[in-house]
Amino acid sequence: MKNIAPAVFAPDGIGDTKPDNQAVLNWVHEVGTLTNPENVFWCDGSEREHEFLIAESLKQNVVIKLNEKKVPRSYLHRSNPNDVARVERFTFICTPTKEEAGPTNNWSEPAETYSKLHGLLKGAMRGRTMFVVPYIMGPPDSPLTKVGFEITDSIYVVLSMRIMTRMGKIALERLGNDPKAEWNRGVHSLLDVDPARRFICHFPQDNAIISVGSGYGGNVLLSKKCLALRIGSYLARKQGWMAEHMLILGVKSPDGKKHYVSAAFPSACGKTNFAMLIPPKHFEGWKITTVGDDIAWMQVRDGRLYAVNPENGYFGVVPGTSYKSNPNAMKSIARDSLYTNVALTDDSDVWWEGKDGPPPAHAIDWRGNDWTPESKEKAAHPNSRFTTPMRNNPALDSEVEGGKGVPISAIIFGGRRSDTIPLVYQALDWDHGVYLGATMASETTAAAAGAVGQVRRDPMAMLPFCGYNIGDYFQHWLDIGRRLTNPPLIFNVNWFRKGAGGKFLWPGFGENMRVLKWVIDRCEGNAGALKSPLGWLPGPHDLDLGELDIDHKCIAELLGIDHEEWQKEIVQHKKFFDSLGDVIPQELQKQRETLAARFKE
Ligand code: OXD
Ligand code: MN
Repeated sequence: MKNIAPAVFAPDGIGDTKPDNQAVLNWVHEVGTLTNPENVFWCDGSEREHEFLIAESLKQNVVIKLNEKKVPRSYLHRSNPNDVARVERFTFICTPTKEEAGPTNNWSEPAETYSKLHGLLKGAMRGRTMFVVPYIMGPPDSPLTKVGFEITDSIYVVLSMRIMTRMGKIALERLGNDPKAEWNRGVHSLLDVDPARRFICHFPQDNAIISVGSGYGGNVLLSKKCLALRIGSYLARKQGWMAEHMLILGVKSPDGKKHYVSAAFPSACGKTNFAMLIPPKHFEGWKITTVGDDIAWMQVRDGRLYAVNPENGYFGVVPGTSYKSNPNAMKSIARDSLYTNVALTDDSDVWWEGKDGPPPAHAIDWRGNDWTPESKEKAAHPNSRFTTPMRNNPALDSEVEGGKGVPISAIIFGGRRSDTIPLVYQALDWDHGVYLGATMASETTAAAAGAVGQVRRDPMAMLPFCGYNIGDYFQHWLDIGRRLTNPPLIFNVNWFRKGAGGKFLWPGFGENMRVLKWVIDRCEGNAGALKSPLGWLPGPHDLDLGELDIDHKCIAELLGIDHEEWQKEIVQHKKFFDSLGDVIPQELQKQRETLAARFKE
């Protein structure tokens, strides 16, 4: 069989930065004995190492160099067409008991799973290089920061981890040589990228991950969904903090007052766009800054919730990204970026559906085939991605490196719903807010394999990412609330409501600032709201709609509560809770009953 990841041979001084920590050395030795690689490459994150790996990746056609003038220092990678998204079916939480993994996770018995995976890994790196990637998640001086090591036989993974994490010597220094120190063990092998031998397995009790058979970012950049969310959420509960699938943004008003907001949306619902929002002209003097676009680690301090972004880069969905939808993302990905599964133009630029300007007359599509605007196939895969350093973002928040984290004034939940859910409303209190998060739902997108467009419940946008029993996770949220004397206010938003003609009612993009301003004004205690069965709802005059060309009927529809739809929605909440067995905390059952009762008042 063809070796899809031939070994690389580095000159002296590259690939030989071994850690001192004996526990790490022992583990690497064990994995090496099992996988039998040609050689071991110890990454240090240096520029010289990077240059070497880029040169090797070009030689092996793992990446294609893009036009240096148009997209400096950037590359295109094409994944195997059978491997373009996260695979929830093959993602497992391997806790000692099934109950610990809970009703929303695939569970697999740890000893059996280790044994099966070790079988697959046996000799899997023969003729390949085993890269050892040390990294940290979190700002260097945050108490929440975690050390991880990822072993991989994919150069693409190494190049990506260098962007997505603080990688290399910084992790070795942080870890030190205490053999008992806490660190995450991640093993990844491409094997032969066969969906029949694709498994992403988490062993939270061992702080360990094994991922085989895939090269797609969400499955193989083990720092991200695997460590920062699945293992992270498990550790967070044990250690009393929170690991959430949330963006973090800063909002500064013209009078200089600043608030931080975190927001949870399911995959591919516009989190990155919201995190990088540029206020429309009408909001002159307002400034939005990005702390993070995907993951928030939060802890309680002095009765408030403080958040850090554990990541160092963005792994965002490309199609639809344009100067209209997200100018800051466009500027961020204009250089130093690794693109996956977008189209390549004849002048070695990148192209995707929804990019500004007309489509190219000819391109090579994400599968490597000729493409013209007449082609039936999409040029870029709907889940094609950019991997880009967060420091490229012109709106990066000044506190992003601060270990203390930023104080969160508001938490926003949202999903993609064509009906039922108003543009925005505010929870009555923390526990009610937890209920909003717990019953969140969204129409599915291309970020995960499977049917697109079906409504599925996705509590706190954590359905695919909660590394333990979802009932315990809800209880953890409720418990955190008890420790907050100054809790964030909680909101629900829906940018995706459609009118009778099937058209979106809300213009979206930068106009989301209008909703955000109401959120901030509520935090400041100076915005009006009407009490409704759902919670606090803005009246049409409470939202700043100045200079927005929108019909008042549209606003009424956006903010409207359709009692019939809500009767169905509440039945769906009950069905969802029932489907989880008896894990739901009493408090949330009570919330559902009081919601139903409010509709009867
Ligand atoms: C992501 C996802 O890639 O949520 O961020 O799927
Ligand atoms: Mn995500």
